[in-house]
This record gives sequence, C-alpha cells and structure tokens, in this order.
Amino acid sequence: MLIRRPADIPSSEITPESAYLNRRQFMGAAGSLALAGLAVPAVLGASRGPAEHGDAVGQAQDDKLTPEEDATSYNNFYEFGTGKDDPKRNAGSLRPRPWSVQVDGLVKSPKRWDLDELLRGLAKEDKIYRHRCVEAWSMVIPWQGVKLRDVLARVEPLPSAKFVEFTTLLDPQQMPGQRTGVLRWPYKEALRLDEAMHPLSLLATGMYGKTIPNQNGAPLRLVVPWKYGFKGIKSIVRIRLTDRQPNTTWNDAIPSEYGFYANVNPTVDHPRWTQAKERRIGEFLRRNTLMFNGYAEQVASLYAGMDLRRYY
Ligand SMILES: Nc1nc2c(c(=O)[nH]1)N[C@H]1C(S)=C(S)[C@@H](COP(=O)(O)O)O[C@H]1N2
Ligand SMILES: [Mo]
Repeated sequence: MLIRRPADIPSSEITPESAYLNRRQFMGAAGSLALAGLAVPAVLGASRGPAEHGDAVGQAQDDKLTPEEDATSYNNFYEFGTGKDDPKRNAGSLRPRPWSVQVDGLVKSPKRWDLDELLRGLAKEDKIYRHRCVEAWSMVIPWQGVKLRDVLARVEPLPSAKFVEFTTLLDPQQMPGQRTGVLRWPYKEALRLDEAMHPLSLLATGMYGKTIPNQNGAPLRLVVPWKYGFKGIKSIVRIRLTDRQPNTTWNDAIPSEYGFYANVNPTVDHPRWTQAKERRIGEFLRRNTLMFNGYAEQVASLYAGMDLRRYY
C-alpha cells in the first residue's frame, strides 16, 4: 500500500460548497452509466470530489450523497434518546446559541471562547466524507466547518500535550436523555494529538450547506472520517489537551466492544457482528467496508508499526 504523509493529501478532498450539488448530479449520472454497464466518460472525472482519488478511496467511485432527509432523521445522540428517530424528535430543547467552548489543559493560552469568536477568521472547510457507524451502517455527508488543528493552534499546545479530550454539554434540562443512566454523562471522546492535527479532522458547524441541525450535534461536532461514528462527539463545550490517554464514553461503558482508536477496520470484527460489510443508508445490498473507511492513503502512516487488533 502506498503510504502518504498528511501533507500530501489531495486538495480534491476539499469540495467547495458550490460544487457539491453539481457533484451530486455528476455522481447520479456516473452511477446510472455504471449500472448500464457503460464506461463513465473521462470528462466527468474532472468534477471535483472524492471520486477522483482513484485508489485512495476504492469503492468511493460509486459514492452518492446520502439524502439530507436521511442524514438528519436517522441519528445516534443518546442525550435525546436511544432510538434512531429520537434525536430529531427531541433535540428541539437544545439551545445552540449563545455557546461557549473552553479550550484548555496543556496549552500556552487556555481560554473560554464564545463559539463565534473562536471560529472568527479561521478558514472555512467544505468536505464530503464517508460516515461509518460502528453498527455497520454508513452515509456520505457534505460537512462545513473548520480544521480541528486550526482551533488548536489558537491556544498553542505545549510540547507536553499528547492527547485531546472533548466533552459534550452537560445539561439535563436541554438534554433529557441525561436524566437516564443509559451512559455516563457528559459524553466524552478523545484523539491522539497527531490524529487531531491531521488535516482530515474537522470541527463541523454545518452540513448540506446549512447550519448543523441540533440532532446532528449543533453547534459544534467532531468529524474524523477514518474512525467509527462514535468518535464524532456532538455539541462540544470543552476541548482539553493532556499528556495521558483520556477515558472515553463508549470505551468506558463496554471496552471489549469499543476501543479507544475506533479505526474503521474490516478485518477486526465487533464481538457481536462483522465489520467487513456495511449498509449504506438508502441502499439495499451491503458493500465491503474499506480499511480506514477508504482514507488509508492519508492516515495509515499514523499507525505504522501498531498492532491494530490490539489497538482496535
Ligand atoms: N454527545 C454525543 N455524541 C455522539 C453520540 C452520542 O450519543 N452523544 N453518538 C455517536 C455515534 S454512536 C454516532 S454513529 C454519531 C452519529 O452522528 P449522526 O447522527 O450525525 O449521523 O454521533 C456520535 N456522537
Ligand atoms: Mo455509532
């Protein structure tokens, strides 16, 4: 496998807002040609988006955007209930503004920021990412946001910082699921610092060109496309840099099923089901899951020499 350093990530990973509707039409056209057994004209390949990465994304050649309606109505967000349709139904009680985010720990200038102030002046990102839930379903979502590394740069991490911990809002008034004991609240997640600094790691504030809906993690949620969806913590109020690997919600709850790394890996099954295949929401046939969710060229080097069965 060709391993590239993060600096070599193709700029095509970034899709301008204006392009993704065109791309959607392109993917539709390409898909029907492929179904009809016809070669896709090379000129269509000029369209920007994951389709042009070739080997980097493997099957992503037939990725189509998940309908916005599906991506905003079939969710995991236990603060609003454990059913997939609960978040959309119940998340109206979340108030995403005003919102403050504390960024602290092993940094030169810890601070509590108003979210809009924290984001001011940072480059806006527009990315179409495959989204793979540990429960073996997947989607393809256009996100808007900022690079996580750009936010971290604002507080200047110290050399001793090795991990980044994220915390969801704790407020049972706004988040009725927190009145139950289904998980330990607040929800927490974490990344190794080099994973957090990777240019694919995004803090999303929007999707499908609109403000991110409450059920998808308003006003700020993490998106790490090569990891299972549970790493994508929603409604973040704190980002803390630390020198020790933090505890994380699902890993604490059931460590044998949910590892700290949570890298998408078709060769390491979940104890109760296979991870070799996934069902793309809206599709009937299951498709093969790709190593690192199809982002191996960009991220495999982060895990060189690690036993990925042990660090699952
Ligand atoms: N705070 C919080 N973040 C969360 C969750 C949650 O229950 N609470 N669920 C996670 C899981 S398991 C998944 S698959 C994704 C789902 O994101 P989506 O609903 O936008 O598809 O959110 C993740 N982030
Ligand atoms: Mo998930």
